[in-house]
Amino acid sequence: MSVKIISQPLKNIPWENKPENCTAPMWRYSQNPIIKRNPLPNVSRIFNSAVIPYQGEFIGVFRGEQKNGVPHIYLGKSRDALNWEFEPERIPFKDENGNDFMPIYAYDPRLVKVEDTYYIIWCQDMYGAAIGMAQTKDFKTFTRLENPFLPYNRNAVLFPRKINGRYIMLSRPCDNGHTAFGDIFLSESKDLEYWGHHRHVMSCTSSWWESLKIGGGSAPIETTEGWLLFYHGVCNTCNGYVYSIGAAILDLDEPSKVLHRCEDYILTPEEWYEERGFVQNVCFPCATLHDSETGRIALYYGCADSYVGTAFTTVQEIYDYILAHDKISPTDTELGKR
Ligand code: BMA
Repeated sequence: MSVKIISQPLKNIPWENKPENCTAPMWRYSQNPIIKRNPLPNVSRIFNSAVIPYQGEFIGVFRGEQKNGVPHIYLGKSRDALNWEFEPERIPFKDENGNDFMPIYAYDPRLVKVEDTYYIIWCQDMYGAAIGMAQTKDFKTFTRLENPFLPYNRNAVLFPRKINGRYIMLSRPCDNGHTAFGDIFLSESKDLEYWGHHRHVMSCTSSWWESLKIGGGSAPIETTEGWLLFYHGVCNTCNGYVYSIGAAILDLDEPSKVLHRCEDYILTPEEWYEERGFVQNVCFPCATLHDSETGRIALYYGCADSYVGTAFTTVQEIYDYILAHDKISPTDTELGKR
């Protein structure tokens, strides 16, 4: 089956061809990690970050771990989406009246454009870990919106367009610690303020790499065969959690229904910058760039809570791989309403 990305073309997407000896469906950028340690005077590590095309170049929101250990979100700009320059100060979030309204901490930002507005979604404190959200049109003023969900929830991903007139957000309810459980759920909103119509999307499975918990990754990519979702899957070992990247295809009109789900991981910690760092063995997807003309996809993922990496695939290659390793359960395919 031939599959196509439904979105604007992106002629300047970063790209490297698949190495000849590579048998995996996704291959790492040869110059990874693209963001190294101590990227700013007061930031020791940037990881788990999201990028998007903007005015012919690229812009991104980056999780910067300050030297006091508190994470905040920093703005970055790039011509080629591989070499990044960062604003030295964290993003100055305001409330709707223009007053300063900074979260106590903020991490794992996602960046999604819906219609003419860019939305940043992240994890922050609301008397416990919860989801924070802001909007911008110009990347100069950033207005916080009401927090969409109650605590505890630290992993939310907005769809890049409304479905049946409603904004759609994936999230993963959790606890206030390192959360040894977790499924992906979906919520709808007409106005980005009141969220409801909650549906279960998918659970962890008996596949070892995603047996403990799963969580949304990059914003879903619209394709002719459904929404392509890269997500993270976690297993527990005697040396701690291991974060890998999985892939699934969700129904275009009812995305709480999983059409196809890859039993095998797409990417798992193997390189030094994924296996070794502040937290070992973490590949944490947060964004993609994609080109509808060539089908090329560049995935951005946090590496070992220390770096940002990029990996490449095409929509056809990943779709074929998902179908060749397709394993779905009734809790995947059902609407998820109980
Ligand atoms: C999760 C999140 C991520 C982090 C991962 C591994 O709970 O906090 O930000 O990358 O743990 O430490």
